[in-house]
Order: sequence, then structure tokens, then C-alpha cells
Amino acid sequence: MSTSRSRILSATTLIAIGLIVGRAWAGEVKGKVTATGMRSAENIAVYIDSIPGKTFTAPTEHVTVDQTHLAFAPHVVVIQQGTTVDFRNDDNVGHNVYWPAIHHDKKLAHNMGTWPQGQAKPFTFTEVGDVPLLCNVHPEMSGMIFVVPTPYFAVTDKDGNFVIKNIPPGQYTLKTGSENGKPAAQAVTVAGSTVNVSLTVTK
Ligand SMILES: [Cu+2]
Repeated sequence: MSTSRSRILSATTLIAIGLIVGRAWAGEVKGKVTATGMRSAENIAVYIDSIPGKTFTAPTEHVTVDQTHLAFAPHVVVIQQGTTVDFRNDDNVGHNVYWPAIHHDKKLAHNMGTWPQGQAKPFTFTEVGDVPLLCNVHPEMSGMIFVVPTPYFAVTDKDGNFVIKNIPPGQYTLKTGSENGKPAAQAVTVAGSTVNVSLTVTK
């Protein structure tokens, strides 16, 4: 066997092993968001933007957004496009859930109505974008859902740290979404290990 032929064969074998092992080659994006002109870097959505030629099946598992102690909990949620959110009322007062737009598109405004304590109402988010949650009974209540096109996302902790795991190798665009800051974007290459990134979000 010639050297070049054996090289091609071993390369093919490596690719085959990679395909079989799959996740073993997956990497993670780890980083920190610095917030400029904002109160904190907490609760910022960080996600991999849509990948050309790739579609993802919507998850069957529901995500819960609770209304408890007169607040939306969690305050910020990131979900993959197509996810169903169960809006739950855990207070002994009537709440309401509505959003005036999705990604500034007022045609996508929706009012879920009001329901009693201990009950939940589902909604499936098929449109990508930010969904500002409000309650028309309590004007001080607010929350945010970021609907993103891939299953690769995270929310920053109180210090702005985040980690997105199990990302297949490739070149992607990392994006942010936040309640008060402008969206930030950055190119990122994942190659089967940890990629460290730092992002700045400006008000
Ligand atoms: Cu309320």
C-alpha cells in the first residue's frame, strides 16, 4: 500500500470514528459578558445563531415560566425555536400574561389571559426573537423570553459567566440578547474542546 493511500485510509477511519463517537468531538463555548452602562451582566442570553443548511427538531420537553411572589420566575428564559412554554400561576391572586410584540413585530403580540393559582397555560413559540413578558394586573411585573434558532444557548450568571456545551465542531456566530443592552455578535470556531470568549454588551 502506498503511503498516500494509507494516509487517505487513516483519515477516512478517523472521520468514521468521529461520526460514530459524535459527541466526543463536541466542544463548548465558555466565556464572560461584560456589561457597559448597565446595572449588571446577569441574565444575558448567549446563543449560537442559525447555522446555514442545518435545522433542529423542536424539543418536546416544555419549559415553565412561573408567576410567583408577584414576579416572573425565571426572570429571563432562553428557549429553542418551537419550544412550548407552560405559563404557571403560583400566587393566590389573578395574574395575566401578555407580550406586546415578538422582536418588535406588533403583529405577533398575544394576550394569554388570566387563570387561577395552581394552573398553567401552554404557548408554543415558533418565531425567533425577544418576547417581553408583561402582566396587565401588575405593571411592575416583567420578564423576557429569548427564542433562538439553535439548541446551543445559555444565560449569564450574576458575574456575566456562561457556558454552552455539546456544540459540534464548526464556525458559528455567537450572539447575545438582553433586556436593556444592544445585541452583540462574534465569530467563534469550535473544534472539540473549550473555546474561551469575552463579549461586551453596551446599553
Ligand atoms: Cu401579575
